[in-house]
Amino acid sequence: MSELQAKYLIDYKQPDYTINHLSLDFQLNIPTTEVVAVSQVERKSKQATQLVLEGDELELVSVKINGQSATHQVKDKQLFIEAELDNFELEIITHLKPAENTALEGLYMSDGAYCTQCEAEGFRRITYYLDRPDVLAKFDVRVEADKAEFPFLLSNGNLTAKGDTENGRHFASWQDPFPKPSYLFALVAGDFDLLEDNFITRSGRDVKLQVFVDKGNLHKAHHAMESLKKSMKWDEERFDLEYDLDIYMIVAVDFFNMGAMENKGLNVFNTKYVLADKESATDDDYHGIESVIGHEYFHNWTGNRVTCRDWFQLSLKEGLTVFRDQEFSSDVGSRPVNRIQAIQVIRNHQFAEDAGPMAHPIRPESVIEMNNFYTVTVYNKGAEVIRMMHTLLGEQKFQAGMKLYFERHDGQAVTCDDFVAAMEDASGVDLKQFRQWYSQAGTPTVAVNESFENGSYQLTLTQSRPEIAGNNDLPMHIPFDVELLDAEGNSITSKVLNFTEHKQTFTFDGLEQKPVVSLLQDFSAPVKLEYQYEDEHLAHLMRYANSEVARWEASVSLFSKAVWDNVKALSEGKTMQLNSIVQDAFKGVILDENLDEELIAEVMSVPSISSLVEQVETVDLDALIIARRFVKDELAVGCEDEVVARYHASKGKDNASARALKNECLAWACVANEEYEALVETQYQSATNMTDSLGALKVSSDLNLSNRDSLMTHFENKWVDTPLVMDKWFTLQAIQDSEQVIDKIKALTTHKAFSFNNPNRVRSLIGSFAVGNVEHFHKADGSGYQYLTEILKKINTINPQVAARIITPLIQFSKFDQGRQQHIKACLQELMALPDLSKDLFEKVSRALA
Ligand code: B3K
Ligand code: ZN
Repeated sequence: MSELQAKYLIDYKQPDYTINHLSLDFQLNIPTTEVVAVSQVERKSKQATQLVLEGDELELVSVKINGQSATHQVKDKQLFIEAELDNFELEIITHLKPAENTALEGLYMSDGAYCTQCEAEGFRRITYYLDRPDVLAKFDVRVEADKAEFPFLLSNGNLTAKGDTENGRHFASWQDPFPKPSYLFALVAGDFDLLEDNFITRSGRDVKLQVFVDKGNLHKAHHAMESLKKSMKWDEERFDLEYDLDIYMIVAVDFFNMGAMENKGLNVFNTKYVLADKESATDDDYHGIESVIGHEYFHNWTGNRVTCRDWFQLSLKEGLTVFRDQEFSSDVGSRPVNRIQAIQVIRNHQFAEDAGPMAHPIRPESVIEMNNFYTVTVYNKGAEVIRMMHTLLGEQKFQAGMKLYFERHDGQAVTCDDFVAAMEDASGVDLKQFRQWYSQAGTPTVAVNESFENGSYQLTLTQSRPEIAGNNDLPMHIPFDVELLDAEGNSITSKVLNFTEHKQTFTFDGLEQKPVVSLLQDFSAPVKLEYQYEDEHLAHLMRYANSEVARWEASVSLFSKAVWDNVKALSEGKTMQLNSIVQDAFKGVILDENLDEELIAEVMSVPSISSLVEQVETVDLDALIIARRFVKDELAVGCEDEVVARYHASKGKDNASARALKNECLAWACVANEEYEALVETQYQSATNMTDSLGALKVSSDLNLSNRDSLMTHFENKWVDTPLVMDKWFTLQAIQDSEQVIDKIKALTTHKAFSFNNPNRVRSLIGSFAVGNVEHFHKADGSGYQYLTEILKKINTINPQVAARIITPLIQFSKFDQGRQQHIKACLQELMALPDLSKDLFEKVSRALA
């Protein structure tokens, strides 16, 4: 089978053999590392004669069964071994080249340290193995390396022995008592600073906590440690789940393809989600660290103790764990703000994925490269699906479902259906129709019609879904949260409607006047809403809706409507205008002393271009950019005095909410009037934390104020040796509104702080340009697309996973005009013609061209 061929969920078969125990012995050396893997194999299917193992980029040295050389053959990344035995010991010796591994999958070097990344299918780059999540083995690992260069030798589980060997080398042995799939294996060897602490679990177990960071960064590890302890406590309290080993280690590395990895007892993290101090990290960074530390920790139960049967079930662990980390952030921080941010991820990114060539259900049915399916659909829409079950069952029954899930499946590799069945059985709530959420791709639309007569208010909901291969035409079970308000803003009623038919009418009787309705409150289902709002209606909700999320929602709708009204005006050759209702509604929120400052900041951040694009079928991008800017500018000018007053009021306060509001106010003020550049300068120069200095710098850079160059240079000189901070600077450069931006980015790729081999650098400079600089990336002449294509050709061979991530904005083109689509297709064809196109890019490009 060619590796470019898709694999299908319906073809799942249990493995013929399984491995119950694996001993790994690593002789870490550059250029060649030797791995001796000894498996205890059990034949499950008595007719099987051949054991087939996966392997990639390996040099095979020897294969033995029960100590005797075994008959074997390597073909197309698979090792076929004659094995007509029920139980046997298999020894495989392989050689690897960690220093040449720029794909950062399997065993590789990050800044002088050895580390691993095995999910999804990276373990096969270490040894030939049954590299699939339904094969669970107990691992014993021995690691040997030079002692001076690599004083710390780490792997999963508990340390059982260590000592010196010959020639200045030493070893460590680790044993993980919990059977696990190969994707959870980890090894790290290097020299680090170590922060230690402990956590006493509810049952009294004393767990040693360790955070390993690059030398000189110890002072930046404290927030990560605090976040870990908070997560451990929260999981005991809210989910009744306790940690199960005596040690929990986190290692922060510079070179990492994603955020972090939940390897059993030994998490490996991108430095971005560990290192923080007030001078170098923003409030958002602090929040991101807390949430990712939580996420990886929560995987210990949802992912590790109960894992996935096959990779199509990825959302089993990811959707659920994202839901859990969102709940954690909401319980320890602001629930409405966290909810708003989660909704934004769906609207800004997931809807676009659902509307593009990579659309897939949260449980995909066919996959070429698994790494391409660690998506906002599987993760974030997956979390919304879990959240809907939580809404339908309520917290108590949901927790009963979790309990039953662990009772039934602890130590197993299971499916999404198993999870839903546990929820159903524990709660008595019928989820048969609800299961559709796992198999249907694309974003459903709910059209809303209303009528009011004789005190009776009727809401008629109609649902539909895009026609995507694999979708059926049965209705979905949509929990639809509504609130009715009276003219004075009092709540009349609020409830979750069970919307289960194609078209369904819900009646509310006994009303005195026509109510003002707040629809899909708290984004109770990941759907698009079709409803003709009036400006007055939205202004009413912005002011009175009971939930803060609903007030924010109304501001999004009101702003969006103003933008589309002006796009229409442009197309009709009319002058653009902004209704005073809109102006007053925003002013009202900005002045509201009772609203959380961070919430006001969220309202002021107004919908992005990408979320606006997702509201329509086709878009005149140039008109959209102009209209959005017009509305934003008009609002800023109209609210100048209020914004400046709030800026000064928040200035003295030392908390994240106040800083968020302050920075929004600064941006609005400078849009209204450049004379506030002096405020930018003062804030930058007197800042004592990164949120303030970056906030000021961003305003200066985004608006191209006259102090832009001097501040950018100052920032660069100050932080040139701090890579994570330079990422922020690279991003500001990449999203600047300048005709020369591409030339500037090209020049920056030779900056001493930049490297094509480091995913964080590539994402901050190239990724941000493609995602965040809509105006210049989508230039009608195609120059932005062409530049990204040049970069993709380069990264395709260095790191296919990173290349396949940053191509995203280039394949989501269906809503654009013919001219742009043609430029994009030409670029995609160029990529398709590459002789060494990785399967990661192949899958995305071929789907986009299909
Ligand atoms: N499970 C990992 C992601 C692995 C991605 C592989 N390409 C991190 C997480 O979701 O927690
Ligand atoms: Zn995860």
